[in-house]
Amino acid sequence: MAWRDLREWLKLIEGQGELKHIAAQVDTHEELGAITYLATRGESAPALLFENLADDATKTRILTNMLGSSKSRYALSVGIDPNLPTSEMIAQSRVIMKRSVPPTRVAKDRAPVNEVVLTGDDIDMTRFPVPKFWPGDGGRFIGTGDITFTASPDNGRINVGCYRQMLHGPRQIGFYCSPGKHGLLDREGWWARGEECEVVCAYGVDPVLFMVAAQSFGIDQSELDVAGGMMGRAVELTDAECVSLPIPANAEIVIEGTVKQGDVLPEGPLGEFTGYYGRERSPQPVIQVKALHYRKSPIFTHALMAKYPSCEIGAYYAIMRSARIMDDLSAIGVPGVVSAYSHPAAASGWGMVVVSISQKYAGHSAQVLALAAQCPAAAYYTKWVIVVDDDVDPTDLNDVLWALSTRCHPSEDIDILRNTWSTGLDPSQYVPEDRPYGAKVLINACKPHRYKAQFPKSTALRRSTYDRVAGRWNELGFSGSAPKLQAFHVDD
Ligand SMILES: Cc1cc2nc3c(=O)[nH]c(=O)nc-3n(C[C@H](O)[C@H](O)[C@H](O)COP(=O)(O)O)c2cc1C
Ligand SMILES: [Mn+2]
Repeated sequence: MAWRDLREWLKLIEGQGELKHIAAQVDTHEELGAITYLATRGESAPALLFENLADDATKTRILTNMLGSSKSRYALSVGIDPNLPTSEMIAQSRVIMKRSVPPTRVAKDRAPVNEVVLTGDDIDMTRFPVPKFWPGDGGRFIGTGDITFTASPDNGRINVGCYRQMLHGPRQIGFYCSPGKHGLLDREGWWARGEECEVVCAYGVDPVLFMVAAQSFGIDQSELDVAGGMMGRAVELTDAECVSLPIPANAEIVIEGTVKQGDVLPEGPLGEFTGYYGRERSPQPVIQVKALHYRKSPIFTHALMAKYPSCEIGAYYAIMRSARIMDDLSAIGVPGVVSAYSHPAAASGWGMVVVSISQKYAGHSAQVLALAAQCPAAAYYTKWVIVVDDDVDPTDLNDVLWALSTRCHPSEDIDILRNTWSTGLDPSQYVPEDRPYGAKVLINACKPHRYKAQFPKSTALRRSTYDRVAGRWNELGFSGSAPKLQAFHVDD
């Protein structure tokens, strides 16, 4: 991998024309959020580095749209070919996400994040410029593009999650976790033993650590091992000052803290990935900050939460989630699964999953629907679970809409699962108290298995004609090569 930390990664993407420096002075109060939103209404928007923040004595810089909806920045970050089609990126992601490389420890004095180390009363997080993104946000959020470490009280596994964190005061930071998330399960595990939960949070991180923090892996799997595998080199950690967890050695800014049961403050709302202020202000646990580490003139990574394509949970998230869903289905052992995709426009890939299969037996499509709906990688939030035949590409919404409109007979092909795993952030469930309980529609958009043989043939080109036309493509006056096709005419 050609980069070792966020600063080197920024040089890499700058070389590809994918970084925009913003030298003009910008206010972190709504203006930074507004600029990020307006600059990211297209899928190929560059990452934005804000270098001149109003009222800032710390020389902080802020990076937004680090990955966003850019497939190429995802590919560059993990060393795959940025020109691959999405389905190939998913296939390659499955391979690199399985290459586990455990983290390594470096000496404290070799860790760039230890350029400045403060403890106790010397810490004042309010000195940093911290964004309020949307007009209705309940405060300034220091943690959006963050990674948060917690340890399992049972086996010491270090979890890395991305959880939103509102700044309450000089040494107090909110810590909102959704039910079922590993950070919350770890936290409650420590509390059940009568102990405080230690946390380490980094607010300026490299893109791979951020990506794995945002993704669901197994409860006993450390995202640090996955990040190492994706990068092909161990994540470098170093010892902390006050907690027993390690800290990421190459991060831009890290805090160490503890969270005590019952220590809560009103938190939120935040304009979220759904495009709504999804959750009312409510009491949430507070991190008491014990130590602060940062590089001089640190680069904070901040994630704008918004409607696609302006959301930081974008292309990389959809690709990795789709790869995880494929892995889950393959681990269960269901045959015939060809491809899967969670399009990021469906609430950051959380809203919809499309799976394509080669139908092999009666009930096969219904089985895949049920398994895809509840497998660990897809169960959270997902409302629309769609199964299609293997001549339909799940990453191509035009294809998926065609299958829905021509192979799905709603009175036969739709089922609903109720009281499923969801989130307080889904605005469609009203009253808000009901929100963690979701529902899922299972849509069979495959040709009906019973009548597969009789089902009308779709219009497809004869292979020999395709080959002839493709061979004459330039002679016919078209440039490049003829589009590739997935299916061809079959004679009766
Ligand atoms: C920018 C961003 C903000 C997020 N905010 C939260 C949050 O506030 N609470 C939460 O539970 N999950 C949040 N998530 C989703 C979690 O990071 C994701 O579900 C991840 O799988 C959690 O890690 P875990 O599976 O180890 O619990 C956020 C994700 C991103 C990318
Ligand atoms: Mn986890």
